[in-house]
Amino acid sequence: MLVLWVCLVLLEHVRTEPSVENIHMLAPEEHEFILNLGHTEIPTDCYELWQESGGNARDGLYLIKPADAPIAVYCAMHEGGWTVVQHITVNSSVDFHRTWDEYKRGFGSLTGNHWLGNGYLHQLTGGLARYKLGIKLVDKDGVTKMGEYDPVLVENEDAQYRLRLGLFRGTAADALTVDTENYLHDNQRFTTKDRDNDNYFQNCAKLEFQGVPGGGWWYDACAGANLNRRNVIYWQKDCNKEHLCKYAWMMVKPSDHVKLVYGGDCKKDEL
Ligand SMILES: [Ca+2]
Repeated sequence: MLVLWVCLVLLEHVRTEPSVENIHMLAPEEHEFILNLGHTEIPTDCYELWQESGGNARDGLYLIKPADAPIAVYCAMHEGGWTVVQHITVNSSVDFHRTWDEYKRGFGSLTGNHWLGNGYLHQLTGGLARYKLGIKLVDKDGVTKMGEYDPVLVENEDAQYRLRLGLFRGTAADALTVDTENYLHDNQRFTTKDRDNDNYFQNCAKLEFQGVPGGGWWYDACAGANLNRRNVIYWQKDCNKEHLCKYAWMMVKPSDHVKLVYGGDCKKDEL
């Protein structure tokens, strides 16, 4: 009986673990909380699940498949099926001062503070569907501000995960495409402590504020916004060292607009 039980447990692990590429972002006891575990069809993103549920799906962990391999993500379903790609709590115990490879594959806990991974950000936003980026900020008094960039594209690793953003709307400041702090984040490549792609003579990811480095980000020379510095969530006038924010989220979902793709193979018939 014990042998059978051990076999079943092993079988369960074989069935679920190797197939989920970012399983390192879940504690073993959290695996069973993946809400669509065992389903044969794995959706592209949280929005697809939200739509299929008629808008009734609950917040939580789900498997999605933005490219070839399934990954686990946290879905913010109550807010319309967003796929969460970053979450930070001020003074988070999760260290955001990580290497290029860690930012590529993701780190932290999907049910808490985390970075989903630049590779997955590219998979989600770089396909045929047009995506938008959502920003949610909550200050120390519980006041929430929101923002959206439509469209969003995170380019591939060869392009150093360069960020491409469209028009902004929302109640938060536009801290990524407007250079009111003399720093512009749109069109910048990603920088980590071990890969300096920024426009400053030193590495912006290593610059410390009260002993805490900036962490990976799409730095200019350096930042008008940075959601990956653990001790101060920074978003221009909305979140900074004078006006502390407690939480931030970055999320993606398909845009209401169609993606315009340049068709290099299309030939116009001569008339
Ligand atoms: Ca530099």
